[in-house]
Amino acid sequence: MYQAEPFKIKMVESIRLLSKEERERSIEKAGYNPFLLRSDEVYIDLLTDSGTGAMSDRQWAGLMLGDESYAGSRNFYHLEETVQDLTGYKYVIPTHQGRGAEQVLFPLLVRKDGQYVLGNMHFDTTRAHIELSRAKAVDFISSEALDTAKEHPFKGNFDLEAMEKFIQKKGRDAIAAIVTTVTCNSVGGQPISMENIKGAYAIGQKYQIPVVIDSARFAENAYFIKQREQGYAHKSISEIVLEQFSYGDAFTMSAKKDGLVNIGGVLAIRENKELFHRCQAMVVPLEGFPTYGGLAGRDMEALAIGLKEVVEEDYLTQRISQVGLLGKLLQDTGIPVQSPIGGHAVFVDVGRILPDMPKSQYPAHAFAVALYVESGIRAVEIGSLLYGRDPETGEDGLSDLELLRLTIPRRVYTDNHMRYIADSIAKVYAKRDEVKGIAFEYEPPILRHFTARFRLVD
Ligand code: P61
Repeated sequence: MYQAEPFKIKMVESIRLLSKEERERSIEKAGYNPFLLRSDEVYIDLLTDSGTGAMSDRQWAGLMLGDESYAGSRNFYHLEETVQDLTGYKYVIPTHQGRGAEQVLFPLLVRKDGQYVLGNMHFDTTRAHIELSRAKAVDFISSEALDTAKEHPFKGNFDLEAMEKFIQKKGRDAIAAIVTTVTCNSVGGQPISMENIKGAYAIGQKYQIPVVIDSARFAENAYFIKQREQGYAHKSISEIVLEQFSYGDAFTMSAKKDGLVNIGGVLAIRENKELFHRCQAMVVPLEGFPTYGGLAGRDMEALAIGLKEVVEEDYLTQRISQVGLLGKLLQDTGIPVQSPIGGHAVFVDVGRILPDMPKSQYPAHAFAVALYVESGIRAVEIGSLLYGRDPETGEDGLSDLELLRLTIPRRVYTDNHMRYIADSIAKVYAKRDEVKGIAFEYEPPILRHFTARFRLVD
């Protein structure tokens, strides 16, 4: 269903498209790495949906109600009550962003070195915090997710059978936690069904393994459940959200996505008071006093308001259909994308557009460079460059998929911007034989995609 924006715009921020010569100079200066461009050199920024959304007038008004007391800020109590009502979790700790919650929780869940943390597909910061806690992250994503052409309503689902077999093989003592990521970012913002979320929790209960919900995009996931899963069409988003969270023991949340704020996060524990006390003790040295956890009072107020706005169905209908519109425009031009279209981004399958380009020339990154030069649009590679080398053999080009993520900030761009993006991708697609591969000039040892520099190769 098509719906126009359920908001009107009362403040605008100018953006400017540089000339083609300027764009060529900018990307060369940035070492052919879009992460190293200055934002003023970018016309439409699709690098991430994290912290890039627009706040509402009510949220901006909330900033003025900030109570900046070190302890016991009234905004904390507003946030606490909002999170309790939304999720049914008793214990709420604010953090500066999602990874702030992860750095507190994971070391407390891992009881001994080498334990496993099982997930549908861990996001990279979650994986990093699991590994920093000396555990190993293992993914059990359903096989449908890796075939971008295959339509499936819930491509973010766990392969529950494979996960349970793994637990039986290794023994429950070898498992520290199960992480359910809603929606599943790494395979295209794909939703996970309520049945599957419930199934993962049942396995956790059966083997007494705690289940953590990585809930950055919890409202978008609930919207897809309402649209696609039998028995949910007549439920409100808030009811679905509450049920979703009931299948977890704790959650981490990057509030920079569905919290509709530019900075913020939450760590919450459903009812385990002992775990809560341990988290509360660790949040002090890592993030801050438990009633602010790295946020200003005004940030907590804006977040409390954002969490109420994000479950409004009009908001979600427009949000998901805007991303869907971009996906459809691309599909209509014959451009291969992860299908069906996910919640926060369209993932272009560049592996299928440039099948002859070696993976070691990072086709999706090469496409991103060509797209910037063509249009001033900044997108991000999710493929072999992001994946990194095998730490033991040094082998490169290892990702199953070479994707280009067009990530849509919330309430920022109009449908006309979507049309410009689709036209620009179509132009690069039409000239795909001219897209040049890339090679490293400088390759950082870890998280190389952020700061690497490249040259073009023929
Ligand atoms: C993103 F290039 N995501 O998608 P924090 N869980 C999940 C996330 O998607 C997520 C976090 C936890 C980002 C930002 C980002 O290498 C990168 O609030 C499902 O960012 O700490 C973040 O939440 C972490 C982009 C993060 C990156 C790391 O764009």
